[in-house]
This record gives sequence, structure tokens and C-alpha cells, in this order.
Amino acid sequence: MPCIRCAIGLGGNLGDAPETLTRALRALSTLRNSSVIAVSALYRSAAIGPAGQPDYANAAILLDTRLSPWQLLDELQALEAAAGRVRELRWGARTLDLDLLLYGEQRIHDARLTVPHPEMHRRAFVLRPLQDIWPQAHWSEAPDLVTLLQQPELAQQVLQPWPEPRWLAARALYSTPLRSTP
Ligand code: ROI
Repeated sequence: MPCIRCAIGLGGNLGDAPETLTRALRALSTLRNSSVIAVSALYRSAAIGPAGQPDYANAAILLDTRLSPWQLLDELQALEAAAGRVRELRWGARTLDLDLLLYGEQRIHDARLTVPHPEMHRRAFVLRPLQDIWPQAHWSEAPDLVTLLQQPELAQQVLQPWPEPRWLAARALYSTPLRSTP
């Protein structure tokens, strides 16, 4: 398999969400045949979906991988299950959500997987973290990230950086593309 650059969205709003996302980041950094290339800031975002849910923690990472999209999906679902996620109500609260957003330039549509993620262009909690790590990301007919995020429907979504020390420490470990050589 060639090496493909992917974007993965992380989210969760049950329990200690910053801790859950930090653990997921550590686990993703040990995924076979893959390396984490960049890690976004952590964001706190108002829930989209049924009212009365706690706020979410959201983030995104770039991963270079030789796994196929379905192998990667298996790995992401195993991490969700390990975090205690059970198949819950559509759009209900969840411990950990790992979404394969982009898999190189590929378009995939089958019973298990749709890539690019079909909802991502409507969700500031996906696009803002993606902008941190891949500002030039573009897919299918969607406009660029700056244009998307300026649309009223997205601009009104409540989202703010969440400078959580555990996330910041893990992020510093896994996103150091420019290492100085002695
Ligand atoms: N809302 C926010 N803010 N963040 C999420 O990660 C998220 N995930 C979901 C739904 C329920 C659509 N709402 C969300 O799956």
C-alpha cells in the first residue's frame, strides 16, 4: 500500500473528554504502519444535535498511513470501543468519536464508509481543527476552509480553544515536524 495522508476528527462529551481525547491521540500515535504528522488545538464546542447535552471536546489530526481506509476504520472503531463507547442514539452524547474525514484525495462510498465525511462541510467543530493542521485542505466541490467557515450557519456555531494542559503536552510530543538538528 502507498502512504496516504488522512485527516481524522476526534470528539467526545461524556466523562472527562479532554482525558479521553488525549488517550486517543496517544493510541493513534502507536497505530501500525502509520504516523501522526500534525495535531490541532483542542476546542470546546456546543453540541450540535439534541439539546441538553454537555459541550464537546473536539480536535483533528493528520495521519500518514499505509492502512487501507477499511483497516483504518477498524482501528478507529476499536479505539472507540476501548474508550467505552456503545452504539448509542444517533446524534446523542458519546464518550469518543473518531471520524475518518479525508483519505488522500479518494472518494469512498460503501455500506461502512463515506469519505470525504458527508457532514464535515457543515460542522465548524470539524473544520476549525482541520484548518489548524491542513489549511489548504479541499475536497470534491467544497470551497476552501476559510470560505466555508465564514458561512453564517458555521460562523454562528459556538467553538473556542480549550487550552487543556494534558492535550497541550501530548500535542507537543506528537506534532514536531521541524526538529532542529544539533
Ligand atoms: N457536536 C459537537 N459540538 N461536537 C461533536 O463532535 C459532535 N458529534 C456528533 C454530534 C452529535 C452530531 N454533535 C456534535 O456526532
